[in-house]
Amino acid sequence: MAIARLITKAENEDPEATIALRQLYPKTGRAFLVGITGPPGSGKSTLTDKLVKELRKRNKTVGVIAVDPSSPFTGGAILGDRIRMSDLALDEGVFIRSMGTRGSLGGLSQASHAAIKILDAAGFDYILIETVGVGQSEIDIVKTADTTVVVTVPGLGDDIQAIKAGIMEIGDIFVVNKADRDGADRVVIELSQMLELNQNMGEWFPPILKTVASRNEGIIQLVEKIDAHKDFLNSSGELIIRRKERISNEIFNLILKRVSVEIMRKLAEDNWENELAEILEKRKNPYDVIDRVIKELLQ
Ligand SMILES: Nc1nc2c(ncn2[C@@H]2O[C@H](COP(=O)(O)OP(=O)(O)O)[C@@H](O)[C@H]2O)c(=O)[nH]1
Ligand SMILES: [Mg+2]
Repeated sequence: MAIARLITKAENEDPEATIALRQLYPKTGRAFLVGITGPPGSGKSTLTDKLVKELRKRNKTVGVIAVDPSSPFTGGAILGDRIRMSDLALDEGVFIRSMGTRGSLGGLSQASHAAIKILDAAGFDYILIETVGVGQSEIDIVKTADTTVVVTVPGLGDDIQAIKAGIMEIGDIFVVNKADRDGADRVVIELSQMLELNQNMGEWFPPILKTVASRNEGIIQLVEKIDAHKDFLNSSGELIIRRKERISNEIFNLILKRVSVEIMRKLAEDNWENELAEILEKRKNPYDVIDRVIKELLQ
């Protein structure tokens, strides 16, 4: 209840959430963050549900954040997630939260970051973050994970090109779900060809797994690969590098947001409406105004 309430406060940008996060921050960093991304309908929620169950068998506690801003429009995907995961609802070692019904995308990613920290501080061993891998904002959210699982399915056709462009680089593990359908092996081959072309490959070569999430097939192997990647991140020092980059980005974005709010406030207080009129009448130009505003701010 406390976790749920605090996440809601973070979603509503309630100042109490910031006060709590300040206190919780020293307790974060123990959870392992797994991002699960891929096109709508590829089986991410089903896979997440099965992953949670497998991790629970291993006595690990799990927090789940399902970020799907498209859900309110596609009609009921969030509800679907809730129903599918409802048998986990009574388990004390599991916390599931869907996000994406309110706020702008910027606000959503900020609230998701807060929710991740809250679950981390609450002591969950693993935090699974399910996002639709389409928009930049969702990619930003999933980038905050320690391990990113990119889910695809047979029969997407040209969509595999979209995956290549957008989220190929961020995948640490690739899953071809719905392997009960025709064409799964071809997708595996295509993915491995794309991965071989990737020049920026480090010491970790992303494995490609076939799963049938709806029948719980391939889930143990997936958990094993996640743990193998976790071990790799720890032993190579990559975990610290990733987390440093993540917190750096997060701080930068929060500063930008705060500063832009301050700028809007300042402009509103200043003679802004008159100044805009003068710009429209060509008595002033935008560039001088920009220079002046920045100069004033930096003072
Ligand atoms: N045939 C088949 N269907 C699956 C599999 N995994 C999930 N599904 C179904 O695909 C649909 C979409 O799954 P869902 O987990 O909601 O996808 P999400 O939008 O990526 O979260 C549901 O009807 C699932 O039951 C699978 O491995 N094989
Ligand atoms: Mg889903």
